[in-house]
Amino acid sequence: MRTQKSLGEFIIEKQADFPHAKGELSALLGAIKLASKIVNREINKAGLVDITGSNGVKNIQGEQQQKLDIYANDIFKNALIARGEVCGIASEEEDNFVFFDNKNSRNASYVVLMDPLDGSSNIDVNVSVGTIFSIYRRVSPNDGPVELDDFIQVGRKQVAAGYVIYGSSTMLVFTTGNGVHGFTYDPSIGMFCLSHESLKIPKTGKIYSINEGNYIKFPLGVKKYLKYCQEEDKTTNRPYTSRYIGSLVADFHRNLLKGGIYIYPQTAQAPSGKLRLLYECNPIAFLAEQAGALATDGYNPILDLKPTELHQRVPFFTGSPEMMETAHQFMEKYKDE
Ligand code: P6P
Repeated sequence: MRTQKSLGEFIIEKQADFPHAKGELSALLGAIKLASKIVNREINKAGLVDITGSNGVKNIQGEQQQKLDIYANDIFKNALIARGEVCGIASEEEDNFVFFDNKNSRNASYVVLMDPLDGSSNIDVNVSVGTIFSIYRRVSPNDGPVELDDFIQVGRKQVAAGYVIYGSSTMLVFTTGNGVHGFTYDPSIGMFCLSHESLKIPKTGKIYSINEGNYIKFPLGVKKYLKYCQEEDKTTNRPYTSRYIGSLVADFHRNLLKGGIYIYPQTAQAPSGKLRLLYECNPIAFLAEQAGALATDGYNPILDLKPTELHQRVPFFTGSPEMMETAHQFMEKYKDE
């Protein structure tokens, strides 16, 4: 009989491996677990209740907010406030950062940045979506309000990051800087159980993941790399296979398990690409590097980029190191064309 190991038991067992996972971080991950169970429940019945579709409001990104986007944002925000370990959050669904100015939270040591429901436009068509979160220690004094500097920290300063993927099963995948570990939700006991300990991405793969509908707008280096992926060459296992779900968490999770590369590049119209640095690319990049993958803007590691604003976008390349190396060669070769 396989014994189920919960996230809480795993952290206690590996206490020495989690330099930041004193009580507060464990409690913080507990809040994320609780919120993801609630969001999971709503997603699983989305087709039956009036909670899909848009709410008629656009977020600061100018994107149509989905009802579940807002629902998920509020569930995670309230779960984090209730635990008292977090003094503030930044979210794709909040125009500005939010200070938890109550006696329970205002002096707490951590801030959380999140995309509460990434890929939410897929919900109506029953395609996997995800929650992405990134955790930092605050840099402002604990006896004052949170400040922008607490949130625009360089990615290497993250103390933890992870995602929840609401797919054929619901999984929580996280790192605190000591490997990447996956926990699968067992609804029969209401627990996330260890299912993928110490995940490592295959060094290479056969899957490339990009929205080829934007092909004519891609930089020449990306176009040349896509041609390379599609050429016949048995020695390098090409042509590769194109897989694009349109949900970063799902595309990244598949590549993490099978090997592959995901690219959301810049275009002439969107010179910084589409994905947000702080609450999409930095957390995924932390996980990627911890799992032996690479994550760059096409040239430089994402985790070394110094953020300047909450919702800034950045071109995003992430995946198996050998595939990333080849993509970088094309990006460098055609950098100025
Ligand atoms: P496009 C979802 O909106 C998202 O932020 C990522 O999850 C996903 O990979 C990408 O955007 C999809 O964007 O332009 O290809 O629809």
